[in-house]
Amino acid sequence: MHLSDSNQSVFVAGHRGLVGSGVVRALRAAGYERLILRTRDELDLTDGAAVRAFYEQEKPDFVVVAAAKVGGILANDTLPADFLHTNLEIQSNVIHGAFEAGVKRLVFLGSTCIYPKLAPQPLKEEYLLTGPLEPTNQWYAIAKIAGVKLCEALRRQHGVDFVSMMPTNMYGPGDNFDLQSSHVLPALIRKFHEAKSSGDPVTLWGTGTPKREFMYVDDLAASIVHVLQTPEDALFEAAPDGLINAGVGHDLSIAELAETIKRVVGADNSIEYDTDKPDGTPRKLVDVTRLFALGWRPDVDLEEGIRRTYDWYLEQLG
Ligand code: GFB
Repeated sequence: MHLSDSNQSVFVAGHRGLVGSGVVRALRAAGYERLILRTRDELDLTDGAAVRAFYEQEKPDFVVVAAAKVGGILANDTLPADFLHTNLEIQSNVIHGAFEAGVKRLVFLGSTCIYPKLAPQPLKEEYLLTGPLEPTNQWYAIAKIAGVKLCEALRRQHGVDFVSMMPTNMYGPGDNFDLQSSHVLPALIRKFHEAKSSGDPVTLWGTGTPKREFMYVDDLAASIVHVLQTPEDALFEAAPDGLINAGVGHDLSIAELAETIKRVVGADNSIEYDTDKPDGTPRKLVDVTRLFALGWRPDVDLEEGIRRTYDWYLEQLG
């Protein structure tokens, strides 16, 4: 069943994170006020008994699983057990609990890193599990694949309306700017901003040649709400296996991204490459045919999105 009535309730798991906070903004903007939100202190999603008790009490109509342990290439590569274990725990509690509670539709957020490292581009949903994963994020990817498959298994065995969306690399206000654990886009905003005053060269990780697709958080959030609102027939006609990529349809190299960020930040520094750091997967542009077939289109182009994210970063600095 799809989200249609503002009296229906939606549990956004992970509502304080980058994506979850965007989903809350998008739901409120669309007139949905019955949002069920829990901070980590109020509900530990790795605690199965607590999650079950929460579902028994709240009985949400819809669920968005935006809660996850996430990070950039280095965090993924250096904390493999945390990325695998924490994500398996969170998603099995939240997804299975939703099934037991009779949730009408659940949207689980996977990631494009679940596709094989060398899959043809653009990545179609059907390429899942057709080849080896990128080693730096295989732990996170395995957890996310398990979540996608749990939704598929529940749908197959019990006929529930649980689907998965695979967002490409996303960014926006509220992002993590810690240089060790962040993704590339916020890291480069910070590096260029700090280099503006020092005049030092900016050091990028890897070779600058990998290509990435970037989606502004409010665009991703709008696409998630769009999927929640899509009637069942249309949803499963576009995505018979319940998998839907979320992206903007084009990508650029890390070197090109750096030039764009440098321009937005107004920096003039030279760029160096630390090739001891990993490049990760060479490219992961998603095929957005399914999402676009549902009538959704992105709204915020990369330069505008970077500008908004930089403005937010400056506000945080005070
Ligand atoms: O965004 P990022 O950390 O994640 O890195 P992935 C993307 C590319 O940017 C890599 C390069 O080729 C990095 O080497 N890069 C250059 C930098 N300079 C920097 C920098 O200062 N910081 C960072 N972080 N990267 C993650 C996965 O992969 O993406 C996750 O590990 C998840 O599982 C997430 O899928 C969306 O795109 O390589």
